[in-house]
Amino acid sequence: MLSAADTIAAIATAAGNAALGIVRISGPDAKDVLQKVVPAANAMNAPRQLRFGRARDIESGVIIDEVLCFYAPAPATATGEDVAEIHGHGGALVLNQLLRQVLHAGARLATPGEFTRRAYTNGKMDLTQAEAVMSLIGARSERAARTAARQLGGAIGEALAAEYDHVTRISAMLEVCLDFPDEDLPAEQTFEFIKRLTEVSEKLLGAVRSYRMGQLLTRGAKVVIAGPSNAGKSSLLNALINEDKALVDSVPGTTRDIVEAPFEIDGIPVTFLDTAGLRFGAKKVEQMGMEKSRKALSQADLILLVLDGGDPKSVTKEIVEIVDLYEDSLIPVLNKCDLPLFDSRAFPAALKDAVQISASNKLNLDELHQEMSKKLSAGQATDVILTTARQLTAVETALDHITTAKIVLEDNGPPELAAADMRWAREALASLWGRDAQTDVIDTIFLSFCLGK
Ligand SMILES: Nc1nc2c(ncn2[C@@H]2O[C@H](COP(=O)(O)OP(=O)(O)OP(=O)(O)O)[C@@H](O)[C@H]2O)c(=O)[nH]1
Ligand SMILES: [Mg+2]
Repeated sequence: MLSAADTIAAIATAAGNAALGIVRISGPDAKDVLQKVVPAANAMNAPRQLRFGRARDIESGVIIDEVLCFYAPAPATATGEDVAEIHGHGGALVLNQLLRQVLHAGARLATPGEFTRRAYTNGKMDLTQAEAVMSLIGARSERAARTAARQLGGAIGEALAAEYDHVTRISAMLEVCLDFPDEDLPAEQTFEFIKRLTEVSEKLLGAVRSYRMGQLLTRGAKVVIAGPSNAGKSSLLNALINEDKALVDSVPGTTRDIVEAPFEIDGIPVTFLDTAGLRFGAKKVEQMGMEKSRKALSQADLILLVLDGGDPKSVTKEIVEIVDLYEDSLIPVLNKCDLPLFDSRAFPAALKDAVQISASNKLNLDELHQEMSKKLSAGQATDVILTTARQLTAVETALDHITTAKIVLEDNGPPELAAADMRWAREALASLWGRDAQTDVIDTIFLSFCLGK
C-alpha cells in the first residue's frame, strides 16, 4: 500500500532541556529537506551513516546548531518511507529552530501518531504493534515494558494467528457451501468444524482473561486500603511504602481525603489509596470523606480491608456487607497483632483467613505482600496479553459469533446462518490487526484451488 505522498517532520524527543534532541523527517523529500537544512549532508556518500554538519537558517545562512544527521531510503525504515534525522542539541529553542527550517524546506508538521500510522499503512506493523508503541512509551513498570516490547514484536499476531487461520478457513468453506444450497454439509465436516471452533474459543477466552492482567500492566492496579476508622489503615500505607506519607493519630477520623501513593508489586504498577475510616456518628466533612471511600471501593482492583484486631465492635454491618460484595477482590487484614487479638470466632466466616499484621511494628508484611501479588496475578492465565479495550472488543465480538455459529452447526441449522456468524467472527478478528478480512478469505478460497486452475 502506498502512503500519503507528502513529507512530515516533528521533534521526536521530549520537551525540556537535554543534551540531545532529534528532529525526525519521513516521506519522499526527506533527503532533499535534510540537505537544504544541513548542506554537509550533500556530501553524504552512503545512507544510514551519521554525518557531522552545521544546520543553518535557509534564507539568512545563519548557523543554528552543530548536528549529526543521517538519511535512509525506503523501504527498510521504521515508517517504510524515506527517512532522515537531525540530531541537534536538546534545548527547546534550538530544536524549534531546526524544526522550523525543516518545515521551511518543504516538510509538513506531523500530526500525533502520524509516523506510526505510516508504519502501519506501509505494512511495517499491524494495529496491535502500533498500540504497543504507545504502551511501551507509557509503561510504568518493567513488566509492563516487557509485555509491550513483546507486543511490538508481534506477540498477539503470533499467538492468535492459528486461530485466525482456522476461522478464515471455516468461514471460507461455509461461504463456498452457500453456492451449492442443495448439498448438505457432510456430517464429518460439521463435526470437524465444531471441534476446531471449540478449540479456537478456548484460546480466545484465554486471551480475553489475559486482558485483566494487561489492564493492570498498562494502567496500574488501584489497591484501596479501607475499613473502620482507627484500624491502622494510614499506618499500613506508611509501612507498605516505607514512608511517612499519611497522618496517623489515635483519634478516629484522622484521614478525610484519599491519600494516594504509587508502588510496584511483582512488576505490576500499583496505586495505594488510603481512605477515610467508616464509622457511625461522623460529622459532615468526615461523612464526605466516607462517601469518597465507598466510591474508591467500587473502583478498586484490590481491597485491603483493615480491621482493628483488638476491637470486634468495629466490624459493623457495613463492613460485613463490604466483605460480601467484594469478596473476590478483597484481602482481610487483621491489624495490631502485637496486642492481644480478640476471639476470631466473633468474625464473619470470610474474615477468618485474615492476614494478621502489625502496621506500626511492621510485622508479617511479607505475607501480605504475597497475598497481594497472588490476587493481582490471578488473571494471568495465558501468555497472550491483550492490552487495550479495542483489542478486547475485537476478540470478545469474535468469540460471541463463533459461539453462535457453533450452536447453529451443532443443531444442524441452516449453513447460511453459521456462515454469517463466521463472517462476522472473521471480520472482528481481522480488525484486531487491522487486516482486510475480505482479502484474507478470498486468498484462502483461491489457495485451496489446485495448481493451474
Ligand atoms: N498497637 C498497635 N497500634 C497501631 C498499629 N497500627 C496502628 N496503630 C495505632 O492505631 C491508631 C490509628 O492509626 P491510623 O493509622 O491513624 O488508623 P486509620 O485506620 O488510618 O484511622 P482513620 O484515618 O481515623 O480512619 C494510631 O494510634 C496508631 O499508632 C499496630 O499495628 N499496633
Ligand atoms: Mg487514616
